[in-house]
Amino acid sequence: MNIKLPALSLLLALSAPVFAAGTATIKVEEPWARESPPTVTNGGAYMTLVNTGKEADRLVGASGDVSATIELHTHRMEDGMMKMRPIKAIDVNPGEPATLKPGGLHIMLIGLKKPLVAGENFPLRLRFEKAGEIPVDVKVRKMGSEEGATHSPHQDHKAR
Ligand SMILES: [Cu+2]
Repeated sequence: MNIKLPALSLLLALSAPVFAAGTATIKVEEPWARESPPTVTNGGAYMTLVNTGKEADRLVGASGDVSATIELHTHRMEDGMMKMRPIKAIDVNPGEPATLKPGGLHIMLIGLKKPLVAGENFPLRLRFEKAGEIPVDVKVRKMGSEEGATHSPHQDHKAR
């Protein structure tokens, strides 16, 4: 007992600031994914990331049980074709919301463990460089309910 108590309070002292400091400065708006046909084993998760703090932050990864692998992707024009490419991080600067959407930045779900069904939700944990881990509930939407056919010629990042 005498030994355990100080050890426990030290642990709490170490872990508490991590939770207190981070989560308030990043707001995750409308996380969603498109329903997946049974034969499709990959999916994408989309959302808007808003930095309500004063410091720049970055989304550096995501994890969850929905698929075997989860990566951050962007679309780039290469040889006249739009191709998906893994990226290390997505910048989320104050006053510059990062929009993840079809045809642009997205969280790639590779090797879905089961089809994504419209109306259902699944949890994802987003990992930010400064804000730490933020859990989100991703809503699965019907195919075509979103601007799925929109082809955006814009670059992913605005010039600063
Ligand atoms: Cu992708």
